[in-house]
Amino acid sequence: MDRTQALEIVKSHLTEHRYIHTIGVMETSITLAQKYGADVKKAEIAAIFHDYAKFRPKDEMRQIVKNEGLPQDLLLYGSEVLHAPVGSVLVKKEVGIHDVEILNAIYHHTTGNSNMTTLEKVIFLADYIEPNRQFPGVDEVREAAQQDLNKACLMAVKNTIHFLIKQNQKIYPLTFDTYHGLLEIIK
Ligand code: DGI
Ligand code: FE
Ligand code: FE
Ligand code: FE
Repeated sequence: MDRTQALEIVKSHLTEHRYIHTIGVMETSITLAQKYGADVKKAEIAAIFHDYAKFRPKDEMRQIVKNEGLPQDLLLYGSEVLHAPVGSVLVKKEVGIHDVEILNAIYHHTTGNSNMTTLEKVIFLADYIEPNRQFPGVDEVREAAQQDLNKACLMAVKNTIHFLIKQNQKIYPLTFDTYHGLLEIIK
């Protein structure tokens, strides 16, 4: 599938704002993939489809968790966590993408995991730092991303954990796994 086709498909599933974000993630992912040696074409496709499920009704997402063999602890979480694993299922079923590396990058783009591939790190980080994102601390992560992929991902997941705790939100275990996995690499 080429970029034009992929963008056309995803556009109908997203708001204008989320589509612009997706273009930003795509461009940033390509740059990071070139810099850190991930498959650039896979990064492009994973980025284009990473938020494919973002606007599915929550009930539909929960149904997919129940019916598609996803971890049932996801049912304790909201759309912010669900849209990533559910997105990987739907991109496979509805778009026909079967590449496991791409599907895993979509699956883990929100939380990460304990032993991320370079492609997973690229999508996770690009989602966080793409140029349309504006929140406290993002510029420091952008700078780190030019030096060290693992350090930048660690900064991102630490910021997310701080943010979630301040908001009294539950933290999905994979988010902690990401933090611990990156600490092990960096120490
Ligand atoms: O879909 P995007 O907004 O582009 O970005 P994303 O998929 O990284 O989702 C970010 C949101 O997900 C942000 O509000 C923080 C939230 N999030 C990330 N990890 C966790 C989480 N929310 C909960 N409750 N638990 C987590 O572990
Ligand atoms: Fe997302
Ligand atoms: Fe993210
Ligand atoms: Fe996103």
